[in-house]
Amino acid sequence: MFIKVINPNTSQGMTAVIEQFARAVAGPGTTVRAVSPAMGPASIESHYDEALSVPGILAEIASGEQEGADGYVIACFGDPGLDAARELAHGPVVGIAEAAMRAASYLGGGFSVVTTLDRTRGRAWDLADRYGARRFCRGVHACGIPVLDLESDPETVKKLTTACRTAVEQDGSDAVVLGCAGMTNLCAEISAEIGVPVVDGVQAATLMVQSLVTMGLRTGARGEFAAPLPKPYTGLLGDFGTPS
Ligand code: 2AL
Repeated sequence: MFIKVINPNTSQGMTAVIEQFARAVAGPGTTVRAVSPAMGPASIESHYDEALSVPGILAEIASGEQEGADGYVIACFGDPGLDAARELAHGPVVGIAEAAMRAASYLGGGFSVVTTLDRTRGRAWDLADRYGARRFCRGVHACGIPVLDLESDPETVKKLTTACRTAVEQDGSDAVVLGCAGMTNLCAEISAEIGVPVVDGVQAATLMVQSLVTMGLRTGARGEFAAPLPKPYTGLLGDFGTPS
């Protein structure tokens, strides 16, 4: 089985870490490759960044179909382009917010999300609604670290651990969901430190794709998620259409 993990931002260092942690949980018969799109934002922490990350993601899905990918992970916590990716891919596509929120719902009565910047909290709430996880999501907190500083800020572990501990105490929650793919390498350490389960969406989504593929399950393509209708696209998006 071949799972293509798409880090929608163009930070290659983050993509390498994501690949390492996705591979660490994949089964022996599973090949995992993580990529960043050739075009897109360096990091995704606004609706603007998220919208402009989608063409690059869809280009990676299209090339993944040529490469024989059996399924895909969208490794950004806003789950950008998820529905569109499902229309293009023959196999399952899972977003890390979706996988992490669903996994956390198994772990107790409620979870807290800890994301990067305050401005990304709204999107996390929207996704909790969308995935039917609002009933479990007791709070969405920000650690105040921009995405690209997660790797370089020497205080990252300390700040993120403090934010996770505060979130659990304030919300009375049983688990924490990490709100950025760039936090995947810190999950085990934070969980050990605060003593509650901490869910990393990169690993949760990788295993969910592996499970769905193993069960022979894929996106239903009869209606809403059928392949997009052929039509021309113009300008910078010319390559995304079908010439008439
Ligand atoms: C993210 C993420 O997972 N990748 C990225 O570039 N931004 N999420 C976030 N909450 O900032």
